[in-house]
Amino acid sequence: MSLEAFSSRSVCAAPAKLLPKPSRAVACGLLLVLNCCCISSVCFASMSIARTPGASKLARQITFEEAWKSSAHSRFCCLIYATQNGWKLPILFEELHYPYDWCLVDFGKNEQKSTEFLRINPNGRIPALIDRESNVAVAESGAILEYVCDTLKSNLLPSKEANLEKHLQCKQWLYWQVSALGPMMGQSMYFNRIAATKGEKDSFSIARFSKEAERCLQMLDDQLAESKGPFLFGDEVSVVDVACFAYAASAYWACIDIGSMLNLQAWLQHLHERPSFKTGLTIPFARPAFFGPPWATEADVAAEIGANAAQFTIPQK
Ligand SMILES: N[C@@H](CCC(=O)N[C@@H](CS)C(=O)NCC(=O)O)C(=O)O
Repeated sequence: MSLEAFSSRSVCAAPAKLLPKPSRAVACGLLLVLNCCCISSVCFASMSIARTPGASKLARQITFEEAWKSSAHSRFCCLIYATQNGWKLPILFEELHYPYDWCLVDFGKNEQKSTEFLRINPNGRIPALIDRESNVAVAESGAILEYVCDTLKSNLLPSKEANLEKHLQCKQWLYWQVSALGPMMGQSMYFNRIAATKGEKDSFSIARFSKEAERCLQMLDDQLAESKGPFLFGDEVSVVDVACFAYAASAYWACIDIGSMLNLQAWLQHLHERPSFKTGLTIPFARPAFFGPPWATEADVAAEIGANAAQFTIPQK
């Protein structure tokens, strides 16, 4: 299914500017292609809602032109938009207490389909990361999280040598997030929030994707029951908490009832309050409507529903 087909914007409308030529782009796009279903349903900018980056001591906004330029602030530059996949990077760097630059890949201008961005990620989707010190770029959120943890030798994803069992556990769940939780939540959001809002209520698709998304959320709830929390693997936060959080937190937007998933609810509450996750969710800007009450007001939700759906056309058969 082509996501571009859902966008009311023509691919050609993408501005032909922006990123300086990457000297090398590490293409990881195909392996995790399933996650492309993370739907742009939740991804496009609303022109009518205030979009202001949150306050972070570690984050610095830069322009596309500066993305490859070395900087004393950080070796890394995140190319992101305010979506479940985009937020993974700020949350990661906030959790690592590691300074990072970021620049907005503006979906409102279709910049994710610009020639310059496609050179970094031929899949035309955020996030992507530039590591100026090693002169490489990498796309696909799972590959990015792995790369940063590995490069900074972070315990969020222990190396094979340090802890083989935990290493494999993290990898297994990370790949599950990008191939199952993300796409199922994305499709559920698309059919519930975009297609239905536009008068195309497709009960068959809604039932299929809502059920699958619910099953994935139940897996997280079960895992938390087994680990006894407060994190997915017990006492220590991991890269999997980082990867899963924004998607699971969007159960409201995906219209999945998690009322009976008490472990999941406790974990979400805990991470919503954890400073690194809380701050990460505001870079490049916050979209509280995805998380529903008590994190969003009715006005937030009403504004996001209209604005988000307005960015899409329904594909014609
Ligand atoms: N498998 C990719 C999925 C990336 C993805 O789908 N990104 C969405 C935002 S959440 C996107 O860039 N959508 C823009 C578009 O489809 O044009 C990953 O994990 O990074």
